[in-house]
Amino acid sequence: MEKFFKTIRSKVEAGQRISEADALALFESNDLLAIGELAATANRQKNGERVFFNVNRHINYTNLCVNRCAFCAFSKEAGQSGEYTLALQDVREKAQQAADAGATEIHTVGGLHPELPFEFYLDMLRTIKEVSSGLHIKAFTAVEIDYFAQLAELSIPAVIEELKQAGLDSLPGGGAEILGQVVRDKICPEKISGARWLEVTEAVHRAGLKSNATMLFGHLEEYADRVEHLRLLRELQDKTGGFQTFIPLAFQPDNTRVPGAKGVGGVDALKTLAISRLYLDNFQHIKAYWVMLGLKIAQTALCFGVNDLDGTVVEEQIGHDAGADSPQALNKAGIIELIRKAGRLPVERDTLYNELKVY
Ligand code: V47
Ligand code: SF4
Repeated sequence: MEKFFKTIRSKVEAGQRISEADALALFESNDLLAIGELAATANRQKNGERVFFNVNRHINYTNLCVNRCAFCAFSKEAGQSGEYTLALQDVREKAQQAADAGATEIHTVGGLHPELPFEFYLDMLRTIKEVSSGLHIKAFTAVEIDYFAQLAELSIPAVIEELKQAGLDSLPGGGAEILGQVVRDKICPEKISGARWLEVTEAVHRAGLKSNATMLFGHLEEYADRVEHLRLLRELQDKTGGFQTFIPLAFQPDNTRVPGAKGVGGVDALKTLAISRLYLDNFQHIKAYWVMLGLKIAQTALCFGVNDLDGTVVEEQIGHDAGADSPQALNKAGIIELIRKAGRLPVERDTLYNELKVY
């Protein structure tokens, strides 16, 4: 075993932080099994044998978007074939189907629509709560929050307050991509800066709402960009404690416009999940999102430090438009079996990680 790895192992076993240099050395190492075993140890210290899942439904309310990020196959321009915007009645029906199917969470995000007024988003939240006040609404990324603030000519705290009043319960982790600006300018030049994403997220946490954080990897970024991204998230988490889970999203290249994108193999996916577990010591959960990883890598990730599997998604669009070959949905029995067959204990949770049922 190489010397640097022994140093990292002793830090992890003593519950100490690993440094950016340690994380970079791990990314550059090919000793996947050693990294995975250490991440599994770190996870066991935090979460034992439990693996969380939740029953949710995604509602992507529109694919029209003024940003048109190069990595995004989901968004469309006005007038382009395949563009859509859901009416409130469609949202109501989808929320009702979700509630009938036992979902506890609605995950709703969309493109930055060129015309909808801020009131539409408030009505959408109210509509979902009318279907069932018990449905947790995890909605809107920091990118959408910033857009609404411009649209409504309100401050970020005022926008968050209005959304909260209308039913917003927490935020998903999208829009983070790679926070470092050099890469960000290449893959999503129109999107809010990495610094702004962090600023809006800090305001969300200060308003008492939890959120998640993602990282889109496997395009133009270097390992150093991933490490910088993790550092910025760990620093914000030290300040606010508002993040619940970290979700590395494996880049899906079909129908996208990122020349030279590297793509994500199984080794890279597992290594990235494991290093995230090791570096983000102040995040309780690391989530494998099977839609982007595929079911088999997502299941294997449970041996590499992951303790959360998302989700029983119905009708996912963002990853599938970009060529993800995972199924459209997985039912509860399927996800429980996946976790059990990895030798772990399936636990259904709500969005805020309260345990609902141990299987
Ligand atoms: O921000 C877009 C990503 C995100 C592609 O918080 C792509 O629980 C891969 O954030 N290949 C939205 N990824 C999805 C998201 C998410 C998903 C699941 C759970 C949670 C959570 C959040 O999807 C975007 C972007 O980073 N994305 N295009 C693509 N071609
Ligand atoms: Fe729009 Fe989001 Fe797609 Fe970027 S990733 S083009 S902001 S929908």
